[in-house]
Amino acid sequence: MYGNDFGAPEEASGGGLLGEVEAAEAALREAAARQRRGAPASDDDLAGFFAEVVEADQKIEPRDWMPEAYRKTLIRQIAQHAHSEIIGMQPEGNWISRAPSLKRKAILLAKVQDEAGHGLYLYAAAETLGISRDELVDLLLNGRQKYSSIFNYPTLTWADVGAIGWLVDGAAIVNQVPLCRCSYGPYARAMIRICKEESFHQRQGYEILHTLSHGTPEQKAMAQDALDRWWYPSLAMFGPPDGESTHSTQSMAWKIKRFSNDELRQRFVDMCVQQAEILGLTIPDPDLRWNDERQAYDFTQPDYDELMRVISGDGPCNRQRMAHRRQAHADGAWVREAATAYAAKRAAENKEKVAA
Ligand code: BYC
Repeated sequence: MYGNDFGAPEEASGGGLLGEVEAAEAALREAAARQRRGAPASDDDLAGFFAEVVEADQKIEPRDWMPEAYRKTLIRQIAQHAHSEIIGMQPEGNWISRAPSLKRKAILLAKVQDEAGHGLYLYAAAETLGISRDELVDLLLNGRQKYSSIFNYPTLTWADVGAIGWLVDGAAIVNQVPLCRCSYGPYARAMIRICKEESFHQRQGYEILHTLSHGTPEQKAMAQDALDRWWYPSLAMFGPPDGESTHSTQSMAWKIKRFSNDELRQRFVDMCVQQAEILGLTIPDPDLRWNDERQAYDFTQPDYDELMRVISGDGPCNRQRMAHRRQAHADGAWVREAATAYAAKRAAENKEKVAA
C-alpha cells in the first residue's frame, strides 16, 4: 500500500517501495548524464565493454553488443512478463460486469486497461532485442513461452479482486521495483512507469479488502476466504526456491535480477504481516512468527510441486486462460488487418508526396 489512508506506518505500508522507484529513476537519469566509456576499441573489446557498462551500473542499450545468452534471457523474462500482464486481465475482467457499484466498476475498468498498457510497454521493450511482437504472441499461443502461475487461479468472489490488488500486485511490485535498476535500459525504463501505476493497483485492492473486512460479518468472511486462497499462490509468484532457480545466478551476475527469489519472497511476507493486521485478517499460516535473530518473519513455504504443475500447464484455469486468449486473438484478426492496410496506405501516400 502506498499512502497512509489506513494509518499504517509508511515503511510497513510499502511506501518505501515507491521511494525506491523514484530513487531508481534518479539513478537512471544520473547514469544517462554520466559519460559512458566511448565505443569499444575493436571487435575484440566487445565483451569487455559490455562487462564494464554493467559493472558501472550504466545501461546496455539496444544497439550495444551483448552476449547472445543475455539477449535470450531478457527476451524470455520480458516476454513472460508481458504475457502475464495480458493474461492477467482475464481474472479481473471476469468481475467488470459484476462490480458492486459504478465507482468500483470504473476503477476496475481503468486497472484492467492499465494491464494492457503494461503489456504493450513490455512487448515494445522486448522488440528492441530483435524479436517481433507477432513472434512473441505466437510463442505464447503455442505454449513455448510462459506467463505467471498466479493467473491460473479463479476469481470466485468480489473479494478476490481485492486480494489480487493487495497480494498479487503487491508481490509484483516487490519483484519489479528492483527491475527498475535492471542493466538493460529499455526494460528498466518500462519498469519505472509500470511500478508507479502498479502502486495504485495495489492500493485499490487493499482498499476493497479494507472496506469488506470492516463491513458485515459475511463481508469480512469473504475477505478472509480470499486471503486464504490467494496467500500461497502469491508467495509462489516469486519462483522456485533459490537452490532450484535455474536462471538466478547468471541473471544476477548480469544485473538483470538484483535480488534472489527467496530474498524477495521474504520481503513480501514481512511487508504483508502488518498490512493484514490493519485489515483485521489472518494470514493462513500457523507457523508465521517474528524471528528476532533474523529480523524477519519465519513462514511456511508455498507448495513448489504445485507451482511446477501450474507452470507446466496443469493449474485450475490454464486451459481456460489460453483458450480465451486464442479466441481473443482470432477475434482481433480484422483489427490487425485493417491497421496494416491503413499503415500501407499512409506509407504509399507519403511516398507519393516525397516523389511530387
Ligand atoms: N510463474 O530460474 P527461475 C503482474 C519459471 S504479472 C511462471 O527462478 P527466473 C500483474 C521461470 O520462467 C507478474 N513461471 O526463473 C499483471 C523458469 O522457466 P523457464 C509477472 C515461473 O526468470 C496483471 C523456471 O520457472 N512478473 O505483475 O530467474 C495483474 C525457473 O525459475 C514462475 C514478472 O514476470 C512463476 N511464478 O525468475 C496484476 C516479473 N516462477 O523460463 C499483476 C519478471 C518461475 O526457464 N520476471 N517460473 O522455462 C521475473 O522476475 C522472473 O522471471 C521470475 C522467475 C522471478 C518470475
